[in-house]
Amino acid sequence: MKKRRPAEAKSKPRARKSRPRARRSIGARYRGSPLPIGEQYPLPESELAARARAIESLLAEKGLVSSDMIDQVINAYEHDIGPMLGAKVVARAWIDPAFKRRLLENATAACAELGIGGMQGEHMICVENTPQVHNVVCCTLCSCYPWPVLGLPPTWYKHPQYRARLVADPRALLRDDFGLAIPDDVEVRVWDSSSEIRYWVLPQRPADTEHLSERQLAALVSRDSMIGVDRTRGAQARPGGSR
Ligand SMILES: [Co+2]
Repeated sequence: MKKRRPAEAKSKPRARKSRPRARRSIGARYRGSPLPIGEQYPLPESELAARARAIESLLAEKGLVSSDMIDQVINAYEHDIGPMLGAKVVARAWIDPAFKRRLLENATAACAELGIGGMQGEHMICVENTPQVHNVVCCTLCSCYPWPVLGLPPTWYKHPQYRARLVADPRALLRDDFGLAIPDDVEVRVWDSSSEIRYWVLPQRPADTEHLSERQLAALVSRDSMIGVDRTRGAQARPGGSR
């Protein structure tokens, strides 16, 4: 618990020089998710693919990985591990107050109760959204992310712009890039994940969902709401989010 350090960015960003700032919105056009990365930070997909291939063949050549192993990992993260697991945990927490307490106390242990856990999730902390507090997660250093509950991070999560701007002015980033306006009377807390501690968000349960089953509730929980760049909005939520 001692390690929790919310960073509320209260001060406005310093006045910029008169040169108009290019509008570089991460997701405005997509409202709530992905990054038009190719458009604004051109790094051709082919270049990334070539780099990945080069690294893969080097690792294989040195006998550090086999292509079977890589296929298995890809397969696991494409089919078995992803935000649907985090959504399952959230839905359980919504219906079971004792489980929710355990989740907020020790997310790794609580997830293990549901058979969820594994690499990059050895020390997870789940932070709760309330009517007074909105939490949002990043990794300012690189892209640390709770894989067992959310799968692999979306492209924009790894982007320097997201990482830098979220800590500098979280309200502006959420508003401009994700279309998420946080009311002034709601505190915004930014959590900086690291390779040691990985944060994720327990979103608020949407209103009028008392009649839903645990499974139906889980279907309302989006990946983005567990990162904190979106709210869970009842039927409007897109399970799993998009890339
Ligand atoms: Co990182």
